[in-house]
Amino acid sequence: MINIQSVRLRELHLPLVHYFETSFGRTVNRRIILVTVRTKDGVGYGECTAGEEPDYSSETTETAWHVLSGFIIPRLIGYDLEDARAVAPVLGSIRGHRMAKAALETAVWDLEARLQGVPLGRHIGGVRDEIPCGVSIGIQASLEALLEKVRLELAAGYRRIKIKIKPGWEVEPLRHIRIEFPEVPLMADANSAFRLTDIPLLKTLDRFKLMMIEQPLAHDDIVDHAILQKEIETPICLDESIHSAEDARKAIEMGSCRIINVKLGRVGGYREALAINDYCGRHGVPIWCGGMLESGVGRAHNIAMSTLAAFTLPGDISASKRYYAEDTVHPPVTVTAQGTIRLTEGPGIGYELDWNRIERATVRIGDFR
Ligand code: OSB
Ligand code: MG
Repeated sequence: MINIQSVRLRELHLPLVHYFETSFGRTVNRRIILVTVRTKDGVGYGECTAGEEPDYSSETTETAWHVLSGFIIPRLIGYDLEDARAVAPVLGSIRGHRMAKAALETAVWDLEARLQGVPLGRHIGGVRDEIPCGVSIGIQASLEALLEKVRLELAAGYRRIKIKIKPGWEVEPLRHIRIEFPEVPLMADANSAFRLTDIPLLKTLDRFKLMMIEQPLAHDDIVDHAILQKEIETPICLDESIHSAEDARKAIEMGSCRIINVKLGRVGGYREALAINDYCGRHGVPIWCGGMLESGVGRAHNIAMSTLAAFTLPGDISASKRYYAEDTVHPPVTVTAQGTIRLTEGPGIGYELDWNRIERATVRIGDFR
């Protein structure tokens, strides 16, 4: 039985080492909510992956703070939960706000794993002790700058390259990468920047033999993606469109995608991620862990999730230092020369929180009991 006695929210301001640019804009500084849940015997940590602006998703740091403090936390404090799996159903009647829910839900899973003294990856049924890593490279100021980034990341050992694309920044960047690196596992993420009328253009990308193209069409679409998938050879991977195992089932049944990107925040936490892992495992659909420029706690949760059986493709999980000069965990997350992250043996998320760093980054605290 888990009975949450108190929750602390902290808003952290963390500058990114480099700005990160997607088809909808640039992120320079992250506003991250760190969640601490306490019972009488234990503690657990979660991170909210909502962005600063409602562009990738409708949630923001501010909406998540509002929904966590006004609705999610009051519903859970003092409530007898059978186990961590029981958190999601208690929050079920709150519509949407999955990133806010996941911040709390993942903290309770961490707490449960710590109480049992086991690494979180093992606690959720993970089967790997080392996970393959890829990098997501934002839109660059020039082709030469992009190529330089690709060279650096491949030299560091990363297993696949993903580049962000948008109209006007797609054929040339991919063509140049393919000239220099004909065989490298390569993919492109459009973050919804194209439309069905772009089918002729998207067809021309087939010649680059991409592993997949991620979310080319509207953020809430699975119908047009099915039309597009019939026209192109490159597998479509859905990100923004998938919020649940039911969404995954519908997209696969309709032929809207052949691969799914799973983000703990976007799907509302581990319970839903586990359901997607089960469905995709049973149907032979490869999945992988997406990233949201997380700091250490969120990154550690992504590592744990990536140990699940259906997560067979490299995730957008890279070393702390690609994003933050000083991360919120210590030691920071590092990647081996083979482009993998080895799971740690510690209980729960398996990384210590760097409280000195966290204190300095904190701009507001909310305490609930
Ligand atoms: O679409 O996968 C995405 C970052 C912010 C918002 C959306 C996305 C991304 C990334 C970065 O691609 C992944 C990372 O954290 O490395
Ligand atoms: Mg994406």
